Amino acid sequence: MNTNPDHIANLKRSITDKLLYTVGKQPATAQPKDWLQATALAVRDRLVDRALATEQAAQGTQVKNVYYLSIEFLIGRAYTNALLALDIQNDVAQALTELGVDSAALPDLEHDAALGNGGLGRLAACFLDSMATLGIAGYGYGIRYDYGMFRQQIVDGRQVEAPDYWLADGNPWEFPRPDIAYRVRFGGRVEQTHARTDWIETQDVMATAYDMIIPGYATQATNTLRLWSAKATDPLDLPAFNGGDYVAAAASKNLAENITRVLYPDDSSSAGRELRLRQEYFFCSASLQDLVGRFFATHSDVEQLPAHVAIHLNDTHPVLAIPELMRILIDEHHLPFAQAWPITQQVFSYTNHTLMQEALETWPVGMFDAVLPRHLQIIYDINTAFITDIGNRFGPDFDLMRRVSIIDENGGRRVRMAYLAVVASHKINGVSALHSDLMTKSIFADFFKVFPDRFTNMTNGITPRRWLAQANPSLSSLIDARIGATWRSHLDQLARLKPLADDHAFAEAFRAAKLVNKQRLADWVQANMGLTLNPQSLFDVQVKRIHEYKRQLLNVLHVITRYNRILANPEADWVPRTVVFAGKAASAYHMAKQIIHLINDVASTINNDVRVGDRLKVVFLPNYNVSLAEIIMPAADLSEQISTAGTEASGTGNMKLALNGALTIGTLDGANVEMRESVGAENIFIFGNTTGEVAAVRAAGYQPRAIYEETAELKAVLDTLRAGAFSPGDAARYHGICDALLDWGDHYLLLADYVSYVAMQDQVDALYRQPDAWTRKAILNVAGMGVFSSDRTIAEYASAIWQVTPLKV
Ligand code: 26Q
Repeated sequence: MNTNPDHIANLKRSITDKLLYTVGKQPATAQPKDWLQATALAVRDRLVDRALATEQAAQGTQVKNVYYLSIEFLIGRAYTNALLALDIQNDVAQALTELGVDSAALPDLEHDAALGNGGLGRLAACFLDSMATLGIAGYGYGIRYDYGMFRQQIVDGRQVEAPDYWLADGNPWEFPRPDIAYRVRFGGRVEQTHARTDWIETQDVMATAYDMIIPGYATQATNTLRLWSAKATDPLDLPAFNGGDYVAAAASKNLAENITRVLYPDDSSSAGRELRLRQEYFFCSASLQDLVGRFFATHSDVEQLPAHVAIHLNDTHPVLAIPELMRILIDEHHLPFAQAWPITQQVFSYTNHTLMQEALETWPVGMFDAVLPRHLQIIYDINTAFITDIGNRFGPDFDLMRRVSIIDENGGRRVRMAYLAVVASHKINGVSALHSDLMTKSIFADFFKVFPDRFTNMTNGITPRRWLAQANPSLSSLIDARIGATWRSHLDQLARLKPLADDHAFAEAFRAAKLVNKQRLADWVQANMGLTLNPQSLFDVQVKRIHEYKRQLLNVLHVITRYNRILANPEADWVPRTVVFAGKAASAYHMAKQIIHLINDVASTINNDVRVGDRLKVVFLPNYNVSLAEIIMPAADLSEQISTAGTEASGTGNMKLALNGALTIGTLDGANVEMRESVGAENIFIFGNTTGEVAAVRAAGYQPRAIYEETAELKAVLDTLRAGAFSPGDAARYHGICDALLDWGDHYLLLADYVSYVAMQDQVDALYRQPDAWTRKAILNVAGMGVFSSDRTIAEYASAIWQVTPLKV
C-alpha cells in the first residue's frame, strides 16, 4: 500500500486524459463529480487489464463455469471497492491531491447500485466478490433495473418512497454490449406437429447485455456480472408510426422496455404480479441462451454440459431457467425429454432463503399459461415424470403425490416454484445450520424423505473486504499492526487476536478505534438530521428491513420501558444509550410502515423530553442502504438480532456487526446459533424462546393478554402507547399495533420474549459499566468471526455443490 512515483505519474495522466477526452471537461472548470467520473474510468482501465488476463488464462482450459442467477445484486458503490482490489488507494489519493482535487470527497458522490432489497441481494454481491477472490470461473446474471430500491424519505415520521435515479450521472463501471442481444419471447401459443413443437405468434423483447467487472482481492482474477436490459424488438411500431400515431408507436416500445424498469421493493410476499413473472423469465431466458451458446461455441456433445456448466438458483426467482433449459434442449437441440431431464438435473442447484409461507412463490396456472405456454407444458411433463417416479418408489400413496405435486390443486391451480426447484436440482441448501435443518422438517419434509441426499447446508458469510477493510479503516489498521494484513483473504486468521483480548494496550486502541467510528456516525447524523449524538453512549443498533418477524417492535417496547424507568428514577446511575434504527418497509406493508412511524414518534417524544437528557436517545436513520451500512456497522456497540426463533433464515447483518466489534443481543435464530458457538456463549447475549419452545408456546394456546396482565412494566408500556403518549392528538394511531399484540394473537411472540429480553438488556448495561470486560468480549467477537467470511461459504459451494476447482491467474 505504499505509494509509487511511477504509478502516481501514470494515474495523473490517465485521470486527466479521461477528464478531457471522455468526460469532456477542463481541469480548471471540472466539478468533483467530473473528477470522480474521470478517476473511475482510469481505475476501470486497470480492471480491464485484469479481466483480459483472466480471459486469457481461461482460454483453452476446459474449466467448469459457475453461473449464479439472481434477480437481485445489491452491490452498493464500486469505486472504493475497486481501489482496494487494485491496492491503489494511496496512489490515487496522492495523484488527485497533486491534481488539486479533494480525494476524500469523491467516494460519497457515487450512487449506490441498489439492485436488491436486502439480505438475499447483498449475499449475491458478497458471493461475486468471493468467487473472484478464490479464482472460481463464475458469472453473475441478473437484471439491470433502471430504478433500483426506492429512496426512503421520512416525512412527519412516515416512510415516503422516491424513485432511485441511480443512472442519472451515467455508470462508469458498466460496459454496454449492444452486440450481445437475445430475443426473449412471451405469450403466443404452442403448435404440436408430429415430433415437432413450435412456440409461435409470440410477443418478443430483446435482452441486451451490460457487463460489470468484478475484481478479486489479492489476485489478478476477475469475474463478470452480466445484467440484462430490455429493448423493444423494433425501435418503433412502424405501422402505427406511419399511420401518424406517433404516441401509440412510442407506447408499445415503452411497454416492452418496462420489463426492466424497476426492482420490486418487496422481500416478504409474493404478490403474483404478471410483470414480475415477465422479469423472471426475461433474465432467465437471456442468461440461458447466453451460457448455452458459450458452451456450444467450444463443445458439440450436449452430454458434456454438466461437466462444464453449473447453474445456481438464488432462491426461486430464477427457477424458470429450468424449463427454459429443457425447452432449449428439446425444441432447439431436439433431445428427447428423457435425455434432457438428467442433464438438467445435474446442472442446477438451488438455495432456499425463507421458510415463511407468504414469501414462497407460486403462480396461477392461468397467468402462467398466458405468458409462457410452452414452459407450462414442460413443467407438466416434469411433474408427470416426477409423480410417476414417486408412484414407482413409494406405491400408490396419492396423498403424498398430491402434497409434492409441482402443481398445487387446492383451490385455484398454481405452479409451486420451490417444488420445481427441488425436483430439478441435484443439491438444495439452506443458509444456516438451523434454517437448513428446519427446511427439511417443514416446507420440504416430504421431499427430504424422497431425496435425502439432495439437502445440505451452506451457512452464509460476508466479504471481509467491504465489511471490514473498506468500512472500518481504523480497526483494520489496528489489526494489521498486530497480525499482519492477510486476514483480508484468510479471515480465520482473526483467531490470532484471541490472546490480545487481555492485552491492555490493544484493548485501549480497540476502544479508541470504536470511538472514531461512533464519532463518524454521529457526524453523519448531525449533518443529515441535525441531531446531536453522544459518542460516549452505548450505541444500540438494529438495521435491517422492517418486518414483523424481525421484531423491531420488541426493541421499541424495551425503549419505552427504559424511558418509563428513567422518568420514574431519573437520578439512578443510567448507562447512556443511543438506540439506532434503520430499514425500509415494503411499500404495501402497512404494519411495517406503522412500526417506522412509531419509532419516529417515540424518538421525537424521548429526544425532546428534557427529563431524559443524555440518558436515552432514539434515532431512525433514513434510507438505509449499503453505503449507510458501511458507516453504521463499525459504529455499533450492541447488535440487535432479535427475530422470533425459527423465522430469520440466517441474517448477515449479525455477522457484519460482530465482525466490527459489536456484541450481539439475540435469539437462537438463523446464524446467531453458529455465532454463539464461534465467539463463545459467554460473549453473546442470548435470550428468549428457542425454536422448540416457540412451537410449544403456540401449541399450548398462546395467550399474550395473560402475559400483559401479569407483567406490570409491559402493561404500563402498552397502556401508554394505547393512550397516545407518543402520538399526541391522535391517540388511535397505534391501537392497531396494540391490538395485534393483545387481541390478534401476537403472531411473532413479542410478549412471550419481553421479560427475558428486558432482563438481558439490564445485563448489557451492567457489562458496559465495565469497559475492560466489555472490550474483552468485543475483541473475542472479532476474533471468532473468521468462519463467517463468504470466502469460506463459496469454497464450500464450490466443492460440495458446483464441483469446481479454483482457476489460477
Ligand atoms: C418474491 C416474489 C415477488 C416479489 C419479491 C419476492 C422476493 C424478493 C426478495 C422475496 C424475497 C426476497 C428476499 C429475501 C431475503 O432477503 N431473504 C434473506 O436472505 C438472507 C441471505 O440468505 C438471509 O440472511 C435472511 O435471513 C433472509 O431473510
